[in-house]
Amino acid sequence: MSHTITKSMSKKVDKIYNISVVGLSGTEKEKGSLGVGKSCLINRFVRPLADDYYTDHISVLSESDFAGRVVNNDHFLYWGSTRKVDDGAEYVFRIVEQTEFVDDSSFQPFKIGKTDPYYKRCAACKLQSAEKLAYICKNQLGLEHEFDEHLMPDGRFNVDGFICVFDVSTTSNRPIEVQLDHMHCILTQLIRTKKPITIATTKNDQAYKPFAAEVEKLVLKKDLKERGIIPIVETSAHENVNVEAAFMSLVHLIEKTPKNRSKVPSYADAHRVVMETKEITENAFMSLIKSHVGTDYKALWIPIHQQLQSNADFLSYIQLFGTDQAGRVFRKYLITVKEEYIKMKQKKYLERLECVLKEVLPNFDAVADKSWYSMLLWLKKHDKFMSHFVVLPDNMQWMDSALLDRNDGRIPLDLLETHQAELVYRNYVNHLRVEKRKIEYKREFRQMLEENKHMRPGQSLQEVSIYFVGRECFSSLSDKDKLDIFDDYQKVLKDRAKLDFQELLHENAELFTRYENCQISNDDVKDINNKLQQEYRYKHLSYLEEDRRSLILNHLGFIQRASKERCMFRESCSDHQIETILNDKLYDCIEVMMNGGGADHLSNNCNLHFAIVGQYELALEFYQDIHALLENDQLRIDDDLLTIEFHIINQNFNFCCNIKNNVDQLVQLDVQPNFKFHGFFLVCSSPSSLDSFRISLPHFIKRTNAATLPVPASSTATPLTTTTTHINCAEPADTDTPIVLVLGHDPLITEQELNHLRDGGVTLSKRIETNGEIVLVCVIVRKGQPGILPRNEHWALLQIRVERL
Ligand SMILES: Nc1nc2c(ncn2[C@@H]2O[C@H](COP(=O)(O)OP(=O)(O)OP(=O)(O)O)[C@@H](O)[C@H]2O)c(=O)[nH]1
Ligand SMILES: [Mg+2]
Repeated sequence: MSHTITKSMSKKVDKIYNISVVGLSGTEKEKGSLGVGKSCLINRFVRPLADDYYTDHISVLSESDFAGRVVNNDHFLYWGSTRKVDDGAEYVFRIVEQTEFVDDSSFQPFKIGKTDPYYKRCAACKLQSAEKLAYICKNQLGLEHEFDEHLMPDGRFNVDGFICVFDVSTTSNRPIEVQLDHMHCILTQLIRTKKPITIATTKNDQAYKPFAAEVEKLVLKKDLKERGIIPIVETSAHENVNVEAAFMSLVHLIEKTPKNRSKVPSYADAHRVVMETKEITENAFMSLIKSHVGTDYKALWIPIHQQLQSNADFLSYIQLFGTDQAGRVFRKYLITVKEEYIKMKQKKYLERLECVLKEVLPNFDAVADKSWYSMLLWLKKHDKFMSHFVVLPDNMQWMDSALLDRNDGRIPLDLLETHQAELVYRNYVNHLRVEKRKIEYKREFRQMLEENKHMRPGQSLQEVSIYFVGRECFSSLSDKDKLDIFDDYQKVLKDRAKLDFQELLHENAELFTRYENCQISNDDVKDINNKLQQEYRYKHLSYLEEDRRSLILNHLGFIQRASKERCMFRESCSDHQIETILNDKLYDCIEVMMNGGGADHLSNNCNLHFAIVGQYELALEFYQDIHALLENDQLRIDDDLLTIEFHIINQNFNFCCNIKNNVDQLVQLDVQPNFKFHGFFLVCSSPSSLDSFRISLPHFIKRTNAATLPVPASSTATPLTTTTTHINCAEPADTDTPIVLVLGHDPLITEQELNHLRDGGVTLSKRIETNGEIVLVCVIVRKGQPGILPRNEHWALLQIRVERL
C-alpha cells in the first residue's frame, strides 16, 4: 500500500514507498567472509554520487555503537529517503536494511527481545524505533552530530515491498547451497506477508554464471511461484548497474504497472550503456585536464579544481567517478606530461650529441674503432668540452636537477653514460664507416669505368652494366650514385671524343678546302662521312651521330668563314684571347678616366670634358667633324656659352691625350685623381670594333654608374671660362655619365658588312636600353660622304648630350 506526502511549498503530493531490503545476514558462520551486498545496493540507490558511495559498511559493532542513535538497539538500519524520477513521474523512497549486528567482542549477534531467526524477523512489515537516525556511513557511528541528521519519521516504518538480495559472486566460507537454503526460507516468509517482492542479484560485476542460474531455478520452485514468479533484476552496486531498475521494478509491482512498461534490461545491456556513458565522461574530463595543464607538468590540482567547479563535463565526471579519482587522474596525467617533456628534452640532447660528434670527429679515421667509453674519456679532455657538456654535482641525474627547466642547450654528462647516448655514437660511427666505404666504392667504380676499353661515348649505363655486374662496388652503390658517376665520366669521354674528332677534321684539311667558297649539299656531307668513316675517331662517335654531324657542319662553316666563335679552341683561341686582353686594358683605362684619371694639362677654362674612345685615326676624324661645327670648341645652349674640351682615348690603349682647340696639339695625359669626364663618344666603324664595345660596354656602364661623384682635380678655381655660364667644373657631374655610340662608315667595308654593322649597333643599343643601364646610345651610320658624320647629326648629338648634363 502506498503512502502520500504533502510538500508544504508546492502542495504537490508525491507517492512514498517504504522498501525493506533483506538477504542472508548473520555471523561469518552463516554468511561467509562477506555480506551479500544489501548495504552497498541501498547506498548506491539512496546516494548514487561516487563521492557518497562507500564499499564498506557496518555489521560488527561495539556495544555502544549498537546502542547509539543510528542502530538504536535494532537489527535493522534506516537509510533515509531519496527522490527519483521515472518516466516523467516522481517517486519518494524510504529504505530500511534488515541485517544482523554482531558484537565485536563476542562475535555473536546482539540479543534483543524475543530472538526470532533472521529469515523470520526480516519479513516484518511494521517496524518501530523511536528517534532512530538515518544511517550514512561507518564513520558516522559515535560522531552522529557531525553528519546530517534525519530521523525515521514518527519512529515507524510500514513496509510496502521487499527487495531480496542474492549474491551471484563466489565468497569463501559460503557454499551456494547455504545461500539458496536461506533464500528459500526468507522468500517463503516474505510471500506470506503478501507484499510485492523483487529479487536483486548482486555483485554481477563478479558473477559466477552457475549461481545466477541457481536463483532462476529457485524462483521456479512450486511453493515460491504460487503467487506468481518473483522478478529477478541483475545488479552491481559497485558498477552502478540496474540498481535503480531493481527498486523501480518493485514499485511497478506495488503499482501493478503493466509488464510491457516495466521491462528491466539485462545486466549485459545495462552495463554496456553505463560503460559508454563512463567512457564519454572520462574522455571529456581528459580533454579538460589536457587543455588546463598543457605542457606544464608542475600544474597544481587545487586551482584547476576550483576553475572547473561549474564545468558540466567536470561535474559529470565527479558524479560518476568522484573527486578523489579526478585528483588521481590529474596527477597521473602530470606524470605522463613530465615523462613526455623529459623524452623530448633527451631527444634534443641526443640530436645535439650527434652534431657535436660531427664537429669533433668529422671522419672515420678520427674515430677509428674507439669504444664509447674511451671516446668519453677523450671528449672530457677536449678543449670544447665545457661548451658542449655540463657536469652535475654529486652524481645527480639531469632529469632530477634544475637543468630540466633550464634553457641550457648543453648536454648533461650523465646522459652520455646512458645506452641511448652510446647508441647515437655507434650509429654515427656506422654512418662514417658507410660513408667511407661509399667513397671507396665510388672511386673504384670510376676507376673501373676508366679502365673499360669497350665503352663508347654516348652509351647508357644500362648498355654497359654487363661489364660491371658482380663487382662489389657496382652492387653496393645506389642507382643514383652509379648514374652520377657514370654521367660524369661519359661527359669526359664525349668531350674527349669530340675534340679528337675535330682534330681529325683539321687533319683532313684537303677534304674541306674545296668547299671553301661554295654551297654545300647533303651529298657533300655524305661524301665527307664516307671518306672519314674508317678512322677510329670517326667510329668513336657512333653513338653520337647527331653531334658528329653537327661537328662536320660546324667545321665546314668554319672553313668558309673562320671566326673565333666557330673555332674549336673556344676560349683558348688566340683571337679570343687577344680580344680579352685588349678589353681588360680598355676597362682599366676607362676606369681611370671615370674615377680619377686626369691630366696636369686639363684646362681650367672649360665647362665640359668629353672623351672620344676608339681607334685613334677614327676618333680624331670624329673630333675634327665636331670641331668644325663648333666655334672655338664652344657651344651655346640657351644663354650659356659652354667651353668643351675633347680627349681621345685610343682603343689600342697606347695613350690618352687631350686636344687643345687644335688637332696638332695632342698632349699625353697623366693620370690624376678626382677627374671625371662628362660624356663619352664610343666610335667604331667595323664589326670587330663594334664587337669589342659590345663586350666592354655593359661593364663600362656598370662602372660608370657605380662611380662616386667626381670633381675635376684642378677645379677648385672659379668658373673656367670668361663667358657667362651656370655650369662649372666644380659641380658634380651626373653619375650616369652619358655615353654615345657612334657607328662611322669605313669606305673599305662592303654594303653587307655595313648593314651588319648597322644592325649590330641597333641590337646593342636596344639590348642595353632594355637592361635599363644605358644613358643613351645613338646610332649614326653614314655612307660615301667625306668626314665621318653629317654635320647636323653631330650637332644634334652634342646638343642632346649637353642638355642632359
Ligand atoms: N564486487 C562487488 N562487491 C560488492 C558489491 N556490493 C557489495 N560488495 C562487497 O560485498 C561486501 C559486503 O557488502 P555489504 O553491502 O556490506 O553486504 P551486506 O549484505 O550489507 O552485509 P551485512 O549487512 O553485514 O550482512 C563488501 O565488501 C562490499 O564491498 C558489488 O556490486 N560488487
Ligand atoms: Mg549491511
